[in-house]
Amino acid sequence: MAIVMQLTKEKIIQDFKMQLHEDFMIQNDEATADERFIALAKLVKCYVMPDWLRGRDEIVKEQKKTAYYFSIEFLPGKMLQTNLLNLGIYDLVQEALREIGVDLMDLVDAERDMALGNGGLGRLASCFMDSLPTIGAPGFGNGIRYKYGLFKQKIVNGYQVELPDAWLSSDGNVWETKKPHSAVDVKIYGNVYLVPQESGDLKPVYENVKTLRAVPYDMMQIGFKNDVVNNLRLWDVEIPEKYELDYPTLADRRRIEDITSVLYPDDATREGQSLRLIQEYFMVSAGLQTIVASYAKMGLPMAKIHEKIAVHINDTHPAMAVPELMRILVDEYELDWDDAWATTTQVMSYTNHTILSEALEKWDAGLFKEIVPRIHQIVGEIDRQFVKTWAGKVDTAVIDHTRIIQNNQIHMANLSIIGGHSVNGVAKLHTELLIEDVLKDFYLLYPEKFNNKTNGIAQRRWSQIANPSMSALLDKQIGDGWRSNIHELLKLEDFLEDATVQLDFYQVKQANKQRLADYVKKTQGIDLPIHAIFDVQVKRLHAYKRQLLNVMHIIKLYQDLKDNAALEITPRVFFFGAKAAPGYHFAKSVIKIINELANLINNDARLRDQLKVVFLENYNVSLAELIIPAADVSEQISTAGKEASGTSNMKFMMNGALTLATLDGANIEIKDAVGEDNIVIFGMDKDAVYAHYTRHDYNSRYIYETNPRLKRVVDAFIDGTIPNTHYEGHEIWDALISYNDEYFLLEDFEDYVAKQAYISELYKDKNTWQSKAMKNIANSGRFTSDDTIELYAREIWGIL
Ligand code: RUG
Repeated sequence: MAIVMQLTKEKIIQDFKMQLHEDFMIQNDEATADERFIALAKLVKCYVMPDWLRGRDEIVKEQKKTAYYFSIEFLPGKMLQTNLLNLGIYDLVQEALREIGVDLMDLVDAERDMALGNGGLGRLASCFMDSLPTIGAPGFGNGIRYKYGLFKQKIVNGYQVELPDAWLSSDGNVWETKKPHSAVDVKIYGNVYLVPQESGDLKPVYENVKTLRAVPYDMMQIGFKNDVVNNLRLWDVEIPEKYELDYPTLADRRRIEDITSVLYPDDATREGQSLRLIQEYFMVSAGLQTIVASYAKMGLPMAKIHEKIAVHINDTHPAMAVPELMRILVDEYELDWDDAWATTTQVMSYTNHTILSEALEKWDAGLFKEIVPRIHQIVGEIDRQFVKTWAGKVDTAVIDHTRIIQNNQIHMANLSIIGGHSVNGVAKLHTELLIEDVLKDFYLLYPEKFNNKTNGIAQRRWSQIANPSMSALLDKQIGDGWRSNIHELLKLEDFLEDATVQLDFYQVKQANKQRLADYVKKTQGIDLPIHAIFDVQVKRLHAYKRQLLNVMHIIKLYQDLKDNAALEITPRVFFFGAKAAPGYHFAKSVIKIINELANLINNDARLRDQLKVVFLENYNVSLAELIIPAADVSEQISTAGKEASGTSNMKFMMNGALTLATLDGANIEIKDAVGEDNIVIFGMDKDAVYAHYTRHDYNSRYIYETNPRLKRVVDAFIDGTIPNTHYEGHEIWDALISYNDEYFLLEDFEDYVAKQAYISELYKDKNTWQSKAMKNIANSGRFTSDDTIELYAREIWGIL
C-alpha cells in the first residue's frame, strides 16, 4: 500500500522537520521558502519512491507493453502542487504546514517553472505525462534536460529582450534523480564503411567518430490517487572518460556541453543547425538504445519488439527514431532488413502538430551525412525501398511528393509517416486538412494510418490547482465527484438559470480578476478596474495567431473614445502574454506596438478607465495559472485552418471564459460542445480561406481603400498615433497592405469588431453572461487529456 495512505499531520510535520535538518541543518523557523520547498519536495519523492520502483519492476516482471513519448519539448511548469494533489495529500500537507506556521503557497512560489518547451506542443506533452499514470497506462516520456529553458522575456522600452532562463539551481532540479549507471554512448560524426562479411552481410565500420555520454535524469510522473508512478527521462550530455582524449581543449568540451544547453538553438546559422540536429539524434539514440536493451533482457525475439514497445514521435523532431531503431536492430542485433523494417514500422507512430510548411522540418542531406553518417545511409535505403515499393503502382508525381529525400533535403515528416503505422492530427479540422490537403498523397498510399486525436488538457492543474475558489464553489453546487471524474461537471447544467448560483460564479470570477489586477499593480504599477471585461490573448506570438487583429480592434476603440469624449463603452482590459521567437522580426515588432499602444492608452486620463491594455511579461505556465481563471473573454482568433488545435482555448473554457473565435482547430469542437449561443464565432471559415487560395483573388489594398473606418485603423500604424513605433508601424502596414495581408486580417476585421460589440452588450446582462460562462464550465470535461491519452493508448499504442 502506498506510504501516503498512512500519513498523518503529525508524521508530515516530523518528517518535514527532519528533512530540513538533514539537508540544511536548520530549524523550520529559520528556514527560507526555498529551503522549505526543497525539503518538502524531497519528502514527496521519498513517499513516492516505493511506488515508482514497484511500477518499474512490474513492467519488467509482467512484460507489459510500454509506450515511450519522444518529445524535444516538455513544459511541466511547477510540480509541487500537482504532485501533492495527485498523491491525495494536498490538504493534509497544507494543514500540517499551517500548524507549524508555514504557508504552502510560499513554497509553491519558491519553485521555479520548468520551461523546457515553447508553447502548446510542450505543454501538451506534459499534460500527457500527467494523464498517462492517471489512467494507469505504462507510458513514459523521453526528452532533453536543457540547462537553459525557453528564454526569460524582459520588456525594455517596449521591446522584447531575451535572457537565459537558468531554471536549474546549482544542485540541479529537486524532482529529478540522476542515473549514471544507466548512461549510454551516442556516436556522431566520422565515416562509416560497409564491409562485406563472410556471411555476405554488410557490416558498418566506423572511423573518426565522436562519442558522447548520454546520462539520464528521471522524474516521477504521479497518477491521480491511484498509486501509479511513471517516468519522464531527460538526457544530459557528458564527456565519456574513455574518450577524454578526443576533447583535449576547453573549447572542445564546451561544444559538447552545448548540446544540452538550450532549447532550440538558433538555427539561422549552419552551426545552430548542426547543434539542433545533434540534439535530435542524441535524444533519440539514447532513448532507443535503453529501450531496446531493456526489451532484450526479456529474452523475446527482436523481430517482435513491437509487441512490447511503442515509440511515439511527437512532431518531427524525434523522426530519426525510425532509422535509429533500424540501425540498432540491423547493425547490433543482426536482424535482416525486412524483419527490422516490419517491426520498426509497427513500433513507431507520429503526431503532426501543424500544417505550416515552414514548421515541417527538412534537413540538408550534406549536413545530415556529416553528423549522422550511418543514419544517413539508412535513410537513403528506406527512401530507395519506398520508391521501389510504389513504383508502377501509383503516379510518379505521388512518389515524388512523398519520398523522404527530395532535392538533397531530408523530409522528416515523410520519414515519420513512412516509418510508422499511425499518423494523427490534433483536432478534427486539422486532421481533415492533413487528409485533404497537406498530406493527401500520403493518404492515397496509406489511408489506414490516418486518425484524429483531439488534444486535451490535464484538467486538475487548470481547475483544482489554478482556480481553488471555483473548485470550492463547484463542490458546494454539484458535490466533489467532478474532482476525480471531470465529466460530472455536466451536473452544472441544472443550475445555468439559477440566479443565486450565477451570482456565486460571478463573485468567484471577480475575486480571480482582483488577484490578477493585484499582480499587475505590483509588477507594472497599473490600476485595473475589475468591473471591466478582462479580455485575454495569451499564446506564442505568431502572425497566423493574429494578435494584430486584436490590436486593430483596440485602436478602433481608442479612436472612437478620442472622437467622442462623452462615449460610454463597457470598460475593457485587454491582456496579452506572448513570447516571440528570437529571430522572428515581425513578431517582435508586434510586441513593441502592443507595449507602446498600452502606454498611450493607459496614460490617457480622458479615456476614464474605459480602456486599458496590459502586456504581461514572460508568459509561462505559472502565469497562465493566474491569468486564465481571471478571464472573461478568451481570444482564439487565428486564420481559419492555421491553428492545428490550440489548448489554451480549453483551459479558458474550463474556467468560465467565453470564447471569441474563428472556426479553427479545436474551437470548432468547443462550439459543438457548448452550442452556438455560448461561444462567439466570427470571420471566414476554412472553406472561405481556401477559396481565396484557389481563386487568388484576395486584395487587401482594395478592402483598405474602400473601407474608411478600417483605413483609419491601419493608418494608425504609420501616422504617428502610436508613439515610438515608426519602424515597426511601417513594417506592419506593409505586411497588411503592400504584401497583401497573408492572414486575412482586413477581411475578418469588420465581423470581429461587430462580435466584440456584441460581447460588450452581452456583458451588461450579468445573469445571461454567467449562464453562458457556466455552460462552458459544464461542458469542458470532454477536453480532458485523460480521455485523449486513453485513445492514444488503446488505438495507437495498444498498451491498455
Ligand atoms: O500550434 C500548435 C497548436 O495548435 C497545438 O494545440 C499544439 C499541440 O498540439 O501544438 C502547437 N505547435 C505546433 N507547436 N509547435 C508546432 C509546430 O512544430
